[in-house]
Amino acid sequence: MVSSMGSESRPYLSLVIPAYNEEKRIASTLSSVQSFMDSFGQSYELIIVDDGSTDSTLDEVRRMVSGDGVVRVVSYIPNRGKGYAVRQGVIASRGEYIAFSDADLSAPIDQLVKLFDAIKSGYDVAIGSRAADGAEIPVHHPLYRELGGKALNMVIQALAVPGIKDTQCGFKLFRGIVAKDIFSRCFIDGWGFDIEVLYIARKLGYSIAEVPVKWSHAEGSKIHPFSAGVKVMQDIIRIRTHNYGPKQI
Ligand SMILES: Nc1nc2c(ncn2[C@@H]2O[C@H](COP(=O)(O)OP(=O)(O)OP(=O)(O)O)[C@@H](O)[C@H]2O)c(=O)[nH]1
Ligand SMILES: [Mg+2]
Repeated sequence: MVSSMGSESRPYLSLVIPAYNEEKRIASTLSSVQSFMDSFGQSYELIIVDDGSTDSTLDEVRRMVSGDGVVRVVSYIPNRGKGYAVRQGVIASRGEYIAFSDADLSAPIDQLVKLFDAIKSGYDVAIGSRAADGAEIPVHHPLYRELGGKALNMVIQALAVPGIKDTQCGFKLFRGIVAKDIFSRCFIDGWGFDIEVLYIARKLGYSIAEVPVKWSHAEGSKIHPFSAGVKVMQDIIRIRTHNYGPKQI
């Protein structure tokens, strides 16, 4: 069976799913992801990172953890933020390619094929985008969030990563060694981590494809847009004043 993987071998894909208080959807997310991966026909591991959840997320995930190493969980207390969670997942990953996806599957998991197309055409990093030409958004964010997101992107482009129209989409794929090289240098724990990852990728000369994807707003968002926006601005200052060191590979 292609989808199974002994703990000693290296999977083709590691998929990291950060989860903070996701008890309502994590089980159905995992089964959607597993059925997609089984049809994808490559070996894989799913790494769910329980980011100090205070609900029953961890119990839900533990029920799905498999002895063969295909479904794994990383869990810690207290809650640290999405950036910290994704970083722990990438550190635990062993895949030739490493991806991460939000637990709400706002970008349906089959969109991974589009990210792989970009990587196969030679890019080091492929990021899902809601703003690139060709993106399909069946269910939009509420208008105030969409406008706030566009304004924030103008600042992000001006101060950190010019030319990237959607840094924040929670759906990104990397060549494995590139993910390891980038994430080992990261220190931003909150929502600004996507900007940090792309900023480091640029600094080290890795190529980034912004890939239009299908994406739908999911109910149950836990973001407070105003305070998250202010925090992201502070993160940009921390990113721009940090020395991330030279390229190693
Ligand atoms: N809110 C929140 N999410 C976290 C945290 N740590 C990990 N996550 C995960 O990060 C992902 C994104 O969080 P969401 O709350 O879904 O973000 P969102 O408000 O839906 O953002 P959009 O997708 O842009 O609408 C989910 O998989 C969360 O479970 C955290 O500390 N806070
Ligand atoms: Mg979401």
